[in-house]
Amino acid sequence: MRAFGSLDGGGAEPYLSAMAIREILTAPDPRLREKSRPVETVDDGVRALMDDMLETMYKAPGIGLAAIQVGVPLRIVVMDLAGEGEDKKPMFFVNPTVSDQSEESSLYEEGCLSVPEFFEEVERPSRCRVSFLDYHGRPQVLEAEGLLATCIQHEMDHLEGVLFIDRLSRLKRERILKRIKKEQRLAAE
Ligand code: GNR
Ligand code: NI
Repeated sequence: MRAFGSLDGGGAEPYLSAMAIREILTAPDPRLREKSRPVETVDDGVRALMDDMLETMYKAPGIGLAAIQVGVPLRIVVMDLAGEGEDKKPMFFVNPTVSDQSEESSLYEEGCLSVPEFFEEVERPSRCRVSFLDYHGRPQVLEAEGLLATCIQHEMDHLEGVLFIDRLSRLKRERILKRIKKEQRLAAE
């Protein structure tokens, strides 16, 4: 879905066909460990990347995606927390920063498209404030709680090269990585 486009039907075609589902990197790909750098200008190139990220996330399916998960080390996150059957509610975060994290924390069972098929409880601050640029490059501030707070903090970790498994015990993390590597060996045969 394009968030903007030509109004005449014929003219919209090339735009739609230009959208791309990108490959999602999976652990232990070293690119997932890179620290992403800030976006300088929210221009059409950045918006095209965000559109691709959104499509890639919907197809997966997932509720969030950081640019580094498609191999682009820029501080960009897309999210959509709408449930199945609900109207889509795409959110775009460029150069997000998190502040005022609550003392109170919550446990949430997290998954990650870059750590497919594993779900584990992670403890994070229950609430936080997120400052970012939106799809149009305009500054925004959001008070987040619940799943939104969990998801944005999970995505902020990606921008620093951190995966949710890094927040588990070493035993759990290594067990998951071992299973993923085994899965990848089998898939390569
Ligand atoms: O699709 C996703 N679900 C999810 C569930 C709980 C906490 C975080 C997430 S994000 C994840 C998609 C993803 O990997 N984003 O980086
Ligand atoms: Ni993730």
